[in-house]
Amino acid sequence: MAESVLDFFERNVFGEGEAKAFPLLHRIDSPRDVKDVPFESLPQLSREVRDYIIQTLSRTGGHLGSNLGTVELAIALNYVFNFLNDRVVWDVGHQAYPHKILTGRRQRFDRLRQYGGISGFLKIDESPYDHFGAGHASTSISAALGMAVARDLNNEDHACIAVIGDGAMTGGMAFEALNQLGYLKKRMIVILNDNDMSISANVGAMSGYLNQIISGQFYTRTRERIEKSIKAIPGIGDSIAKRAHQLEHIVKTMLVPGSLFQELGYHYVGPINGHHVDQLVRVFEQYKNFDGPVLIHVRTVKGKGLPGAEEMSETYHGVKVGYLPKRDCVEPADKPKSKPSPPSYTSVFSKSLIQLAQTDKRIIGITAAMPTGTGLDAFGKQFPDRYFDVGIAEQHAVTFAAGMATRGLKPVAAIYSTFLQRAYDQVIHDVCIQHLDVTFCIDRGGLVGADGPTHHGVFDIAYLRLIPNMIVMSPKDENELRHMVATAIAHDGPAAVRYPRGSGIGTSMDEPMAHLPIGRAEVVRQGSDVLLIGLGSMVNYMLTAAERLAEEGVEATVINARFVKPLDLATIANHLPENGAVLTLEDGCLMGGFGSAVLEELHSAGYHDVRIKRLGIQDQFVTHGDNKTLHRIQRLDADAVYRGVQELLDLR
Ligand SMILES: Cc1ncc(C[n+]2csc(CCOP(=O)(O)OP(=O)(O)O)c2C)c(N)n1
Repeated sequence: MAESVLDFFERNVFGEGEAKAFPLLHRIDSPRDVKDVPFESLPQLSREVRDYIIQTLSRTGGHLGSNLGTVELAIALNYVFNFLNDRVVWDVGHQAYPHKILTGRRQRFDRLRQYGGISGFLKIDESPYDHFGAGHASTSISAALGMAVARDLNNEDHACIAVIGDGAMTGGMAFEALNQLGYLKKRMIVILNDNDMSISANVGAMSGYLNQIISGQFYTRTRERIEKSIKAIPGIGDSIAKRAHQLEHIVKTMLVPGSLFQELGYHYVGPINGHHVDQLVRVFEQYKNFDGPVLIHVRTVKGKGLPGAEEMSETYHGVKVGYLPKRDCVEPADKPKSKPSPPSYTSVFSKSLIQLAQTDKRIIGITAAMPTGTGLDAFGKQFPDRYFDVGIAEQHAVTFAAGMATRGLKPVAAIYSTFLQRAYDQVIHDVCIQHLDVTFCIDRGGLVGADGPTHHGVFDIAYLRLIPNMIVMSPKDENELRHMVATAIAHDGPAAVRYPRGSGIGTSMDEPMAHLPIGRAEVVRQGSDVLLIGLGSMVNYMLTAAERLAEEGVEATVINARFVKPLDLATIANHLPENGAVLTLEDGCLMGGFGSAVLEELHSAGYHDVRIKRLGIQDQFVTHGDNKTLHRIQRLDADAVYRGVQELLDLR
């Protein structure tokens, strides 16, 4: 009988079998060991690293496709450079698993993204080989350039390298940094890891340009265009064109691949095959000490080496535990027989928007490189002319939406909470000051689990509620999300709907979608001993806690705030218990957040006798791990509410 995946791993990957299954890799405990691998054995090491990732991720989940594409790159970099001295910045850091495995973290790799285990991204405090942490895209060239400038000012001597994907290259910051590096002409290497994919297919003119370089079309097309123009010159065009072979030489030198980068001041190298480790090593050796900016254009394949993953790279960008497909020796993990889960907030948002857009042609869907993550892909299929994927360009997405709003359209920018941080000035300066009708559908509000601090959406409530003209709301369940999407779009001005990652609670859906009264809360339970005010899905924890408290004779009123701004002070004030005990709960930062809003507004209105306990995210960056554990640690669950009330009422 074939053994299970987990048994297979225990035996072959993490147990005694490791030495046999990974004869080169199991000896690598630091980059020094990489340098000891014979040059001709580097392809074998690449196979082992790739296999190690494929098998480990079946237990941990994580960014699979991107990491299968960077195996040779990480090996060649660690083979040629000395990263105790040289500096490397991996953009986003989601593709740096091979780098982690080679830099002393192989033994801990099976705890990837788990609570207490290693991070799925690079972290400056996790290893001396992680020179710059990230999680958001397009920062690598700026950071590496900062390091290069520091090196020169400090009279040091080392390489500075940025590894950036073609997806991350669509971000404005990447261009800002390229611009400055081309001007400063610092000794620095930019490695463009070009796999023609972001999470979804890459978009934009730069992506088209890179493709032309790779296929040689840039040169051919431009030559054809020049030839056509010459022929069109009246009288002499044909005879000049006949002598075109002389011209061809001139044109060719002008149009070598990468001429755009050359014009910007870079020495362009490539495109080179990023899966030929020997070739990468030779190129890195050659340009290691090059005195000026070099752009090495490396062509890689997302999902390289895993059947199915290369063809379906979007599906395999990130995988869940147990993804591993059937193999000869490995049976797929037994799938737990679970009840079908309720629809995700993302899919409910997606369907609601499509429904609304069917009758309102002014509605436009905008995503910043996250069509599947935000659910806007379905909208794009239905309304291709009213759908825009702008690339990893949140700032542009917001101002682009603002421009549309000035002309009577109703743009909906669907952006994860954490990524909207990028566009904060645009939200204030381009949308809110001008009171423009842009709707923000903010997915992944709250803690997001395994991706950790760079991805938790915990600042949005605080950073949005202080902006004049902005309306901020959060639904207690997926049904209310539908009404809020409709309400925000109907509202003539800036409005944000913020909802969490994952499934709803399985509630029934009202039809049609209603327009909620702006700034009105909902009282979901009546009691006289304590007032619980929750925001968004946190209200459900409050209801559970209220049931438990009732069993002990404590009756709670529970208010679903719905709106952070405008806050329904009247409803809150009307339900204050005589003892003044109020508890708020939010899955966002406490400082300046929802509880603060309640506290401030009650105080300003003269309610100075209330005793408020606020539960939410403390003044710290929350680590990665499963959301249940993180919620428990941050005191964001029913148990925390129950205990909070006991503390508040001195019942303990
Ligand atoms: C500011 C920001 N927006 C969105 C994302 C989500 N995201 C993570 S990886 C990725 C695609 C990156 O593509 P690329 O740089 O080409 O790397 P690849 O995964 O293809 O190797 C996106 C959009 C992000 N990390 N940061």
